[in-house]
Amino acid sequence: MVKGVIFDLDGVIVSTDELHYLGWKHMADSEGIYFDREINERLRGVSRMASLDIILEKATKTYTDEQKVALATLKNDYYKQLLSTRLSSKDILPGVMNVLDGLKAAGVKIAIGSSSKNTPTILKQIGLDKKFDAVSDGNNITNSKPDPEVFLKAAQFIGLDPKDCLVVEDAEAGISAAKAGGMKALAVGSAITDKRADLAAADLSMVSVQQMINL
Ligand code: B16
Ligand code: MG
Repeated sequence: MVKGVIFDLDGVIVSTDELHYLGWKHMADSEGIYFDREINERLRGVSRMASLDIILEKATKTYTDEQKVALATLKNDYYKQLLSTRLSSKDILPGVMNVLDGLKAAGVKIAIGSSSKNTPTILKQIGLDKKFDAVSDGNNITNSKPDPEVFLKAAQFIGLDPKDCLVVEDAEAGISAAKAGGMKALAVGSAITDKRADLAAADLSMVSVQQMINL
């Protein structure tokens, strides 16, 4: 029986994929580095600096750590500008509000477990900054997914044993993290074919609160 549900943010609660893509494309174009949507898919759930390393596989020169920080900052500044002008509650993904309200009504704790350091900004921008019992994100961890740290911290914040928690994820790295942390996993979106998940659905409108609790 599930007592707490930990939601990944990007790709589960809200769709920021296109804005991440535009941010990285802006950086890559400024450096003349080839970047496309297929490469962008590999960045799902991966931390900012690890994402940059994936993009730099196509670079023709090597970059110092200092230059890498500058490139990541260039992307993030552009991305933050896009978040503030383009993101709203309209970008909340299908089924999310029903599931959050249903879990709350059933007495199940809800938390965020995201790799993103922009989590507080994103939650505020979509009007969900007061909705969760706890938020664990890129600002309170040292090891990114597939390491389970972000989810273990979320479980700790809501006072639950990891085995009583269900993680909802759209990334392979996130499903790995949930399993490494001893939690159950519901795969949605891009992770739907991941065989390690305990349950899979196209999006949260295709799953009932009871199905989640009974896992
Ligand atoms: P930031 P999630 C992840 O969020 C995104 O899926 C991934 O594409 C991004 O690189 C990562 O956050 C870091 O984001 O640059 O905002 O710190 O899916 O774990 O909620
Ligand atoms: Mg995600």
